[in-house]
Amino acid sequence: MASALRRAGLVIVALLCTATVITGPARADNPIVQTIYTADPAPLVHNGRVYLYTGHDEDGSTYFTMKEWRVWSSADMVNWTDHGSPMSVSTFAWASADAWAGQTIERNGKFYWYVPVKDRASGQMAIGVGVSTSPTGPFTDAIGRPLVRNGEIDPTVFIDDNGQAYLYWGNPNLWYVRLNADMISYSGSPTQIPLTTAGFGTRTGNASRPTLYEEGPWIFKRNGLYYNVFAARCCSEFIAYSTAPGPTGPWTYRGTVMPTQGGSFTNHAGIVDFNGGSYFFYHNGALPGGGGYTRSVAVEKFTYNADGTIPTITMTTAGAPQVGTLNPYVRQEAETIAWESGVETERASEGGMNVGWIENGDYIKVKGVAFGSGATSFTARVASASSGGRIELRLDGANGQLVGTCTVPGTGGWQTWTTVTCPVSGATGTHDLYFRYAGGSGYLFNVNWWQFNGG
Ligand SMILES: [Ca+2]
Ligand SMILES: [Ca+2]
Repeated sequence: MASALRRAGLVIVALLCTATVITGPARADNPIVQTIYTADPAPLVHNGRVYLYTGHDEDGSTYFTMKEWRVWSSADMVNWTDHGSPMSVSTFAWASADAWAGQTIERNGKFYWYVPVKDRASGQMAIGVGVSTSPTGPFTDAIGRPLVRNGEIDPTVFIDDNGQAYLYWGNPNLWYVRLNADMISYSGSPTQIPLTTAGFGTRTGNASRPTLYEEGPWIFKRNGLYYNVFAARCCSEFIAYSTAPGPTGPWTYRGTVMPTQGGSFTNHAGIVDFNGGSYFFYHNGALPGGGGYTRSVAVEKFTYNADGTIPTITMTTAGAPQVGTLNPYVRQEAETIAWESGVETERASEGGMNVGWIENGDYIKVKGVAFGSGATSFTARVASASSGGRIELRLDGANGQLVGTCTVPGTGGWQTWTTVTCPVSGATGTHDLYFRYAGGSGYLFNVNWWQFNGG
C-alpha cells in the first residue's frame, strides 16, 4: 500500500514537472528575497526605482526577534538589489530592541524612516525617526530621542497635496499626528481616530476590540480618496481597507484586500504605483523554514477598480511581471537577484554588498536579461580566499544552455578583489540569466559585480 502510494506520488510529481515545463514562463519569483527572512514591507518610488524597506526576522526565530532593518531596490519589480542594513536598533541610542514595521518617505532631498522600537528607559514601544540623504542610507537618528511614545507601533507616513504631513500608527488604537515640514517634529497632540465598526468593520468574539482594525496601517491618497490599508483581526490576520474623504476621516470600511493566506499569522501591506502599474507588497511564510516569525516579503501587481476600490488580491509564487528588461552591458551588482539558491550577501570592502557563501551547485537567477544581437565576453569582480572555482553562464535554467564559463582564481582573501573576463557565445535576445557556480568543496569565491560586453 505504502509502496503503491509512493509510486502514485511519483507519477503525480512527474506529471506536475511535465506541466511546469509545458506552461513555461510561470516560474517562482515570490518571495522577493531568499537570502534572509524579511517582513513588514514598505515600498517607496524614487527616481525610477522602487526602494523596499523591510524588517529582518532572524533565522530560527520563535518571536519577533528583529535587530535591524534592510533596504532593497529594483527598476523592474523582479530583479532586486540588496543594499544591506543601513539602520538598526543600535542606530537609536535610546532603544533596546524590536526593529519592527516602519515606513520611509522623501522630502526635500532627505529620506525619513519612521520605525517602532523599544524605548530602553520606559520599556515602552516608541516611534523613532532615521534620516539620510540617500534612500539606501546610512540612516542616523534624526532627533536622538523618540518622536512619539505611547506604547503603540507600526508608523505609516503620508504627505498631502497641500504639503501637510501626517504620521499614523497604532495597535490596539489608531493614532495620528500632524508632522511639521521638517518631518522630525509635530504640531498639536497625538489624536485617536475613532475605531467604529462603520469605519473599520466588525470583529466578532473580542469584546475589547470590536472592529477589524488590528495594526500595520498603510495610508495614502489616490484620485482625491484617502486609503487606510491595514492588518485586520488577529490571528491569523488578513488585509482590509477603509477609505475617507480627508486625511483624518471619517473612515468607511471597504472590505478585504488580501485574505488570510500564506503560513504567517501576521501580514503587512505596502502599496505603490510604479511605471503605470499598481503593486501590493505583503509578507508570508513561503520560504523553507518560514512561518509567523520567519517571514518573507512578496509582491503582486493589481489594478484598481474604476470606482477606486481595491480588488481582492491573492498570494502567488509567480509574483509581479517584469517591467522592461535588464541591461547586461552596464555594471550590474552580483547582489541583484530575481531568485537564488545557496548564496548569501555581505558588505563588500569596495562598497555596497557582495554575494558570498558560494558552493558548488549554488545559483543566482537574473530575470529578463536583454542580450540583443549577442554578447561577446563577460567580466566579473571576484575574490576568493580558497582556490576559486567557475561561474557558468546559462540561459533560462540552472542547467540551461551554457554560453560561457569564467574561471575564478584564488586571490588570497574573501575581500581581495580582482576582475576576470571570459568569452561568451550564443547569448542573444532576451533570456533569464543563471549564474551557476561550480568547483570543489567548501566556499569557492565571492562576486561583487558583473557586466557583459558586446551586444
Ligand atoms: Ca552556499
Ligand atoms: Ca556589489
